[in-house]
Amino acid sequence: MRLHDGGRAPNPRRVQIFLKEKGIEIERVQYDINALEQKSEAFTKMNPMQGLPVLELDDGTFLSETVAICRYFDETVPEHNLMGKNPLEKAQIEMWQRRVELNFLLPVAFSFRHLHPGAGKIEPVQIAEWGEINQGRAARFMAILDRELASRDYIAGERFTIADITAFVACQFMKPARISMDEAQANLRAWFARIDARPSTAFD
Ligand SMILES: N[C@@H](CCC(=O)N[C@@H](CS)C(=O)NCC(=O)O)C(=O)O
Repeated sequence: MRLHDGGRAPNPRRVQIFLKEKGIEIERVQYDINALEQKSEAFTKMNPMQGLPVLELDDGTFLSETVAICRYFDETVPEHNLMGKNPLEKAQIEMWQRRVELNFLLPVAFSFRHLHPGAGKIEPVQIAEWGEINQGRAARFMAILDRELASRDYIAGERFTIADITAFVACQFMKPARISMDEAQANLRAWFARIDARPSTAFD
């Protein structure tokens, strides 16, 4: 089994943190996204969507989509569960994971891709207005998260889950996307510091 990995890019980072939390070490093959290695014919055979990460299983099966890869590991290695242990908890974690991904990580990614000059290679048609709209969407979601985190330490409940990983990676990706966290969002800031202190979130 090996992970086709993409360095510090957000989705590869999500799987890297997930694996560290679960104590799983696997072979990794690095790709240079800026050199467009994910667009090659060989890569496209593994993932027609031309995105990283991709998990290659020993029987030659390729799994892409970050959450699908995480699901595979959470089901095959039950220790250090990050996606829920019973139907209700699984649904609650998925609810928050999807909220964070759709309303926070994606807007941060669109802001970066449409506003940062360095993103021109992967986003050849950059539309600044769309980037600015997404900066606003990310800011609105952070206000919601700040209110939610007034009553609990983690996004999906009382323990660390995949929803925290997705939100943490989105926060770290805000700098190149030219988005900042509001000084007044004390709950969100305390949550960020809590996740930042976990060994799994340190860069390799
Ligand atoms: N929905 C996919 C997104 C994968 C994706 O877009 N990955 C980015 C890196 S964060 C990528 O490979 N981008 C290359 C490109 O846009 O050409 C997932 O959840 O894994």
